[in-house]
Amino acid sequence: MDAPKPIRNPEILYTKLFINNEFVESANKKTFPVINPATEEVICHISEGDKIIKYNLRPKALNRNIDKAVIAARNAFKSTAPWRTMNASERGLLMFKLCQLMERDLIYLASVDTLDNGKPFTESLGDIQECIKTIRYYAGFCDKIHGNTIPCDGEFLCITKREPVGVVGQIIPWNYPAMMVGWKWGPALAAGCTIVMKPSELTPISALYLGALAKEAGFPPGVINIVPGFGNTAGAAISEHSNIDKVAFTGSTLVGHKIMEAAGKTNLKRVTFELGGKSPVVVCEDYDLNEAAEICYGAVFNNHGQNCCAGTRTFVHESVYNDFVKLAVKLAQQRPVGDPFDEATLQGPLVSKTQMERVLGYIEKGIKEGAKLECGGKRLNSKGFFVSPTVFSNVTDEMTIAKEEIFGPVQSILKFSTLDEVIERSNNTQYGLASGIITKNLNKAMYYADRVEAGSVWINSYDLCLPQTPFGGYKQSGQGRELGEEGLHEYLETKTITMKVPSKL
Ligand code: TXE
Repeated sequence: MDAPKPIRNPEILYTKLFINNEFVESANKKTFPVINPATEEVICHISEGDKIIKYNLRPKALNRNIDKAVIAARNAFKSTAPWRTMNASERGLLMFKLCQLMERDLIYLASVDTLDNGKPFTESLGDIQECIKTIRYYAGFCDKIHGNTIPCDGEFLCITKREPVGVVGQIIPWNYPAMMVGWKWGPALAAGCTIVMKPSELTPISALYLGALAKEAGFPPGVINIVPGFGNTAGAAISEHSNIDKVAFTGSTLVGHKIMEAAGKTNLKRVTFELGGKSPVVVCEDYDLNEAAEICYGAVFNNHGQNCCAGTRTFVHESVYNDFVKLAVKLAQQRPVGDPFDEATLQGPLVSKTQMERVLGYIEKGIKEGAKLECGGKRLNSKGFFVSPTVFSNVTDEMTIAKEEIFGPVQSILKFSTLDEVIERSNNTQYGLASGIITKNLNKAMYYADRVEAGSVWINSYDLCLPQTPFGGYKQSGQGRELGEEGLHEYLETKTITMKVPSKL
């Protein structure tokens, strides 16, 4: 079968805030432009959920847009509201219906993700399919969320119920625009929560379209609300809001700190975070080197390196180091960079000028601090935010490129001698999201897996995030888990009901 063809100029149908199943203007009528990172042209203008200062009424900053969305979500969460009184299995049916509609509009959704994010269309297709799979996985859970009957002391019967946390704020980044919606909506809807989502200001288009599909699927008004806007205004308003019960955030560790602080200063809302990483991939000398180089290449360059799990510290055993570097350079040099709508392209532009400049800045630092630039390292084209696939060898642990998250197509190759040494060096970071080891020796693989401080360990593979398996970070890479049954539990409270009984058996 021929590969599906993208829509190069998809019509942008929804540009306003989605509140109570309606598209509405922002309270202050402000909009912001969304840029195509491949051409630097404006795609459309999106209504901005901004913070409004009303000096004469109250000296405090109000956020009418977020407030409006929170009120809608709160009303939809009332115990008498349709969302709360419908059968759990019906919630699941609505989610299945949403998935069907996403399948119907797969090409459109993938096209808009490519348009504002710059990722190759084939990758966007994969993202939408992942999003569908995740929502389907959670749809099946709706009527299987069980509590327990507990044999407690005394003449009592004790049962537990799992209840939705309530109104959840969900703040997502730009690197997987639609897929992040699936990761966030799936467990929240299955649990029975209502949602106020803020997509990234760089990539809000697919999320708004998904709002329209949710309405078409039949979700009651207020269950899903989407307020695009900037982080320090709309995002901050969500994290500070006292009528939001939980915030789920994916983004930088820096912003994770701010959200935690805002939650602490306001209503102690629950928080779950999926933050940055500096993930190690260890190549042992016993493995086929070509295959190992391919795995490491995918680990770092997929999604242009704009991936929280990116395997950005490639640790290679000293006995095969030089040969490995040659293979890595060859792969990077062959990587087709260009128009993300072109079928042959594996790497499009980075998402924004800021991101491109950040990545080029790291490359400069790498050179200055003494790493050997083997290939790439430059901006490509004068239009669009393209950066050539870059490989550094002779990288050492104290260099900035080995310590900080670059979030771009930059591979740093480091040398190691023993497994215990590489375990210590793998763990010598504030992050702990992902890791990998490539070896034929299962004992070695498990020795490493048991000792590495990371939420995911991939053996002879990399970056398999599946709807069924929990995902999240140790240390400053996160808080809580997404995906799998654990991801669902993050949206549930446990209620203990204890009843006096006349006698107990
Ligand atoms: O992230 P931000 P940026 C990392 C990566 C990247 C760096 C900066 O290293 O180079 O972060 O990217 C919202 N209160 N990751 O600046 O700012 C923002 O509007 C509440 C890792 O784009 O964290 C957007 O919706 N929200 C990562 C979201 O947070 C705020 C994915 C992410 O933006 C806010 C993206 C605030 N004060 C970047 N400030 C991953 N873990 O996958 C911003 N936001």
